[in-house]
Amino acid sequence: MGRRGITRAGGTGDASWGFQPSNIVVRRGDTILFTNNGLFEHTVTSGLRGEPGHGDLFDSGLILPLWLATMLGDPSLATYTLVTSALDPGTYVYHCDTHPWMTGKIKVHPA
Ligand SMILES: [Cu+2]
Repeated sequence: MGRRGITRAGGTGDASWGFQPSNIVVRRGDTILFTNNGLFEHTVTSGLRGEPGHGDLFDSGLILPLWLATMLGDPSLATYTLVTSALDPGTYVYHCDTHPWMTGKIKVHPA
């Protein structure tokens, strides 16, 4: 509990954009902090785009890039905190809703 994975959304060229690390292993109940270190807005959305039910388990909405959030005086606008306590043990894929080639996986172990 309380273990924290840091994932960055973003990159410098659109083909290289992605979540780093793209695979995360947590225990159920852990908190994952996503920070958008890229240039543009991104989301963290469960499932894959076009898949039925995508976004149902979690969906950050647009996360501002850190440079912009900082300029606006609220760096927390560049982060998304996912609490995994509602996720059953298993593997979950997620993507960015505006750049669906950005994908990642979260593996949840029992608490
Ligand atoms: Cu994106």
